[in-house]
Amino acid sequence: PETFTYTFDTPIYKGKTSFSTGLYIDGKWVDGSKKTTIDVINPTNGKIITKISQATSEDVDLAVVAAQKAFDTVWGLNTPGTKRGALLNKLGDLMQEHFDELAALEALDNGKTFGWAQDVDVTDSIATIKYYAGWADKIQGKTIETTQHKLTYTRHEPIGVVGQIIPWNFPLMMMAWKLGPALATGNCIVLKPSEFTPLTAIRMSELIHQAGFPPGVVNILAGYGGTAGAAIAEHPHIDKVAFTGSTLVGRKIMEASARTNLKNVTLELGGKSPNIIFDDADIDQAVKFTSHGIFWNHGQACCAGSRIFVHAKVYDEFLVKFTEKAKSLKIGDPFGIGTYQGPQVSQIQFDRIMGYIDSGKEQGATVHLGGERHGEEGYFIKPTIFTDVKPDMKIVQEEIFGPVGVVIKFDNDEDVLRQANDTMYGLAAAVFSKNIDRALQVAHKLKAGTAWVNCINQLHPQVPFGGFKQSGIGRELGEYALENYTAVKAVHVNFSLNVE
Ligand code: TXE
Repeated sequence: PETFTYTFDTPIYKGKTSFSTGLYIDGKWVDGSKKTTIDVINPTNGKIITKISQATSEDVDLAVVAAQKAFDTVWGLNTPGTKRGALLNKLGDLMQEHFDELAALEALDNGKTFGWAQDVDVTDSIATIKYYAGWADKIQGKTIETTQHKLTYTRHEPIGVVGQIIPWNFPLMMMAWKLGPALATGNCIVLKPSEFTPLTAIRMSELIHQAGFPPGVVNILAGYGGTAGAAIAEHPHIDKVAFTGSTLVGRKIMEASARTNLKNVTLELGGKSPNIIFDDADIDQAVKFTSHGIFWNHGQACCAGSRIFVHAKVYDEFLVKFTEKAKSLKIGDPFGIGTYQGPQVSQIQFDRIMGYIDSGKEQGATVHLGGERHGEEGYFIKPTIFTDVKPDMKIVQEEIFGPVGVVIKFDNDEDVLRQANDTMYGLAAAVFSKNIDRALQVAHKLKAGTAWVNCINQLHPQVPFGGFKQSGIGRELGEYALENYTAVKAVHVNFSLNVE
């Protein structure tokens, strides 16, 4: 495979990166079996950064064979947890050594700012890998009392070969969330990054290799969803698939599992998260987090607080301050000084978001701020605020996945709760109120996997994250994620002739 070399010469980062653009299968970098490639596009200008190898279903087959062999010989039950933990810790150390390089690659490929990539993506990814390193030697079953003639216990065994399909909004972080618990528990992996943002995953294949994971334990194959992704979802020898992406594709993954080998499926899908600001909220605090909730990562966050409900008594004050805040966010080059918002990830996403903005206008909502592209080239969209919206408008019901929030006035606690829960999604929700009784009562009644009180977008490796309703199945992060990657075996040992 070709080597990709790139020199960053920006006001805030100078450095060089160089790595193979191949597929990482069985500890080697190889071309795709059809020798085809994927163009990696720079979202700030639409130009090609590099070409990388493209995996097809034949490559997925090769990776599954390598993973199965590794599982049966050098990984799985053959490697003690302490060794797995040490390797994960080593990987975390190597990521720390290449901290700025990984952040710069993420910013180049995805369009997020270098600063955010440092502070969130790379920092959280390292923390997650190290957190699961700590779990690797603490995977334990139970001894269960049955009768005095028997010893009965459970073992939490690794599942085997797991497929992991990840999206483009937090490429490195989604990879860390998937690799950490799967490796800590002893599984082998076939991972497909998004075709839009494969660079950090490919660079990580080198760090994984350098850390000393045996060949075949982790295989990384960039490829398109409809081919390589579908091949993972349908593979008869993949025992589990973990997916983060759209609800539409999540359904396809479940269908593929049902049609083939009933592989275990966990899904982390979309959201249309409510953010409720009561009249007794600290308005400055609410404005700060509301802005972060919808505009951070250019709105490309599954938990984005995109439906902003504001109590009538504070609506005017909130809207003035929120608008000022949104206007102050600097849009531009991800490597520019003080940039808050870079481009959307791709032309497709840019077009989707502009389509939603048009539909909001057509259905009679008011564009209070933004509503148009920024600049002449690249996929930049101005922070956008809609007011005068109706519950059945597309911009109120559907995930836009861009810097577009709808602000809705309310004056009744019961009714706002009903509206907040009036969605097929249930990923996250936020409540702002200085009355702790009111805030917690509402937080407990919100149908969402995460409820934030007087904050937004708080994520920690130790704390589970995942969706109610059509936002997903299963939980990532924390101790909970270990369950996704272990199969519980009950062992009954008999001491007597008199088995009941
Ligand atoms: O996602 P896809 P897209 C939402 C968000 C966004 C919309 C579309 O609303 O606007 O989805 O984004 C792989 N079998 N989210 O189309 O296609 C694909 O290659 C197996 C929310 O880019 O779901 C990529 O690796 N895999 C979200 C991954 O699925 C398939 C993050 C996600 O891409 C496949 C991203 C198939 N048939 C988008 N088709 C979140 N939850 O954070 C595609 N893929």
